[in-house]
Amino acid sequence: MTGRQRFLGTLHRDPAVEGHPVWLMRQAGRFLPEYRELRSRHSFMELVHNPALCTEAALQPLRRFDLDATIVFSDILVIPDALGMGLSFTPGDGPRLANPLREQRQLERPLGSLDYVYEAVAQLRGAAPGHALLGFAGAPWTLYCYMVDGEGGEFPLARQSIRADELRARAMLDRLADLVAHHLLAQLRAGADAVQVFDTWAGRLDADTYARLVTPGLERIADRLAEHDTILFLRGADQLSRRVGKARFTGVSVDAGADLSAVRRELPGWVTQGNVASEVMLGGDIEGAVRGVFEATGGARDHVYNLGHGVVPATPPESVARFVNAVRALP
Ligand code: 1CP
Repeated sequence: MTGRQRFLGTLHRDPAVEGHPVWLMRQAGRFLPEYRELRSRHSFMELVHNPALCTEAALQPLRRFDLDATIVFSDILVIPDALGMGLSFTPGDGPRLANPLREQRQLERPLGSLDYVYEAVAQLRGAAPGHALLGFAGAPWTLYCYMVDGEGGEFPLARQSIRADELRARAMLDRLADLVAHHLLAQLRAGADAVQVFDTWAGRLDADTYARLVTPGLERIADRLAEHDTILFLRGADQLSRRVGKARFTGVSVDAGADLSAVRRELPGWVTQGNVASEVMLGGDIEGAVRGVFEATGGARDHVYNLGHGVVPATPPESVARFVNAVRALP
């Protein structure tokens, strides 16, 4: 059975699946010496705009580890960039948008081409035929955070503006939902098997505000993609899972702070993913953490093993090998 069959079979609850699927968010990136070598020759944006280099970055972890899935090498901020917000990455300082979101009409501009992402998906499809291929996008709220504040952090402007004028915020989040759905559908057409929507900053809003202003956009995305496999990464899922229950995603990916068995009770019918703390990979009990997820799910066959957030740059590659081996050793 290929990794692709194991991963997709799990999303579909196919009883013929052997073992448990495993991949890691940010499995391509700075924890790998070969990625750092690539980055010594190219800026991050050069990589993202070059499909051959994207393919190389995505293949690097597949050469080292027995992973079941691969995710296209790109970034959630390609959508603001295509809207003319002027994305740059300053070394050590993270992303920055030169023209942050101030007026709704900035979201009505014709979108610049994202064909370089779709070409990267198509190339990776050809290069990794045995792996499940994930496309992705930022969720409307997480995109709104970066777009309004223009950089990462506590997002004070985004949080203030969503409360100052709820109608206007809803309209902008709905428009972002349409752009996200469009970008995800194009990745699926280019060869992605499934897509993941990253709501990394979901936990920055209280649950009521989230349910009132953000969940409708998520429902809109899930409806547009109803025929496809979709995973919602919800950071802060412990308080939020019951607020997204009506959005018809295939699965939910939860952070390490979430009570996995509670989330599974609150979202019946959803496949789950994640929940292992990224910090465990820095010298912690990796095998015990994997075993803990197995026990929290009651050994369920509808869970995808992953971290609660991305692999951090200080992770020794050997830890990823141990994580994957621990999943392979599960009954
Ligand atoms: O310096 C470098 O080499 C760039 C580091 C880097 C990488 C490897 C960035 C900048 N983005 C990426 C690739 C990336 N980003 C992927 C594909 C690689 C993989 O997963 O294997 C994905 C899925 C993302 C998604 C992404 N970008 C998210 C959502 C997931 C998450 O980690 O929470 C977010 C919030 C971003 C924004 C972003 N891009 C890069 C950084 C450092 C950040 C976070 C900035 C911040 O903390 O606010």
